[in-house]
Amino acid sequence: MLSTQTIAEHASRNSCWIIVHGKVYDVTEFLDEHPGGSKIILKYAGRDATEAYEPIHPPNAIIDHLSIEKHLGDVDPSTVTKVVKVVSEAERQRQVLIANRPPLDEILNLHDFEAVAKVTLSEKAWAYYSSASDDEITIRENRAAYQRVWFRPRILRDVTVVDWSTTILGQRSSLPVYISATALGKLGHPDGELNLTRAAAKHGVIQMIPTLASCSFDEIVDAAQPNQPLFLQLYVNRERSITQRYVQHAEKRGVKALFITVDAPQLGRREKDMRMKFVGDDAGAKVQENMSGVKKDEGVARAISSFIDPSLSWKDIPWFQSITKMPIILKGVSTPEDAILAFEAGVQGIVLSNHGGRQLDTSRSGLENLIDIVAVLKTRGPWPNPNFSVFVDGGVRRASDVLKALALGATAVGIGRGFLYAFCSYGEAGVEKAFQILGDEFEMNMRLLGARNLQEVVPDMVDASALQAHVGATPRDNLFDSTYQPLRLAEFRSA
Ligand code: PPY
Repeated sequence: MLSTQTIAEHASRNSCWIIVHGKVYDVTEFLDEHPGGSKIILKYAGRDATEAYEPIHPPNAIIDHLSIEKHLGDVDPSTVTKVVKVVSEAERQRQVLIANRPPLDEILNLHDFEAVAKVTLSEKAWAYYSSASDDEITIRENRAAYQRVWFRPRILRDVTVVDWSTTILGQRSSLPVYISATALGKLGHPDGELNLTRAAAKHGVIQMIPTLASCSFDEIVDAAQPNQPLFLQLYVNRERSITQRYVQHAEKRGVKALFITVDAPQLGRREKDMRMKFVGDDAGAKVQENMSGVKKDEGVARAISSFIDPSLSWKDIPWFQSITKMPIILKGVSTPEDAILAFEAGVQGIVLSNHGGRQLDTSRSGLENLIDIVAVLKTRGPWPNPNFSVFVDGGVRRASDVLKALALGATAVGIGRGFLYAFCSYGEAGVEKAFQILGDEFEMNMRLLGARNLQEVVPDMVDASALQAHVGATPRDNLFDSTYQPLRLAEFRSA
């Protein structure tokens, strides 16, 4: 066992030990390989890094990454002095706000969760989750696009019984909606992604597990009920053997579909997130500014993205098909050209997504792209095509949004942030409430639309003539506007 005094002697770039979950690790040689850069590790050199480590890494990441001789053993608990943590004023206020958050039964829609999350999340978490790239135009367009589509409801159809359940990639789902992948769930809630898994089990909704979840893949699968369908979102590693092991492990554990992210060869610049580098806890970044490995312009996301392979190409698709029998879906398609390439490559579907506005800013919305893409897919076979699914995500907050996408040809729709914000302030119960709200909205909207089931939600029920016009009035989105946070001015350092 190692005493904290001995560990504290290894607090430099030449010899750097850290404590995570009561175990001591020698990370000296790992410093420059750390996807998040060396600076953040050096900040905790010679001491306990668990608190900073936890939200960003699955529990076993350090164990898996460091060779066994770098695992130095346990900390001698008799040498650990209990430090009384000094809680900052901002954190204290935040705790008060969390304790006084509106009761769940006052939450009426998914925007409400977002408004509560905005004030109860740490600045860093809000910045990471809510940020989008550059001028954040696409993230706004994702909402605005839905408001350029108008309903053409049918009447007198006996809508006593309405059913909005469906099948997604062969799996039953109580909603025509799946939980899209969002990373780093523990930044927002101590149980992270498990909130989604548990709520999804109770409501028959499908969760897409993110590669960059805070909980490990196995923790999530272990938390699921037997036969609970799960999908997996994949960032492809530069080291393909790692990806192969991950995908094959997922298949063995019963994951039902593989969503390969194809719109992030490099991470977009999310400036709200990048600015977090300089505030709060990490203002400790003032330490040793010229240290190598310090990339000053990165936020949480960019810092951990270096493992993603930018060389990924169409040539890799047959390789994926050779290593798994899971259906493969390309997540992040925007054009008919690529939709056709995907179709011809023999994958089982595509997600029309701009990554929640976090990648190429001023990209069009998935909803708008749906029109051209469905038109071209119709020329290539039966429609809807049982062997080729077309999903849409981005900006979906209402069942009415989902119904518009389905009317225009989507198989189902992904919601990421909407469910993420639900668990940030209310845990698993928040996610359950979000499902229930959507269910209520489906019931009402389908009755008002004159559709008794999702097959009856047809193109004639929407007027999308304004969707592809980028000029013209869009109704003001007050709910969204009140949670949107304009980019802040760069902060001046104190003299
Ligand atoms: C995102 O933040 O948009 C992600 O998809 C997750 C992520 C997080 C960190 C690095 C790369 C991707």
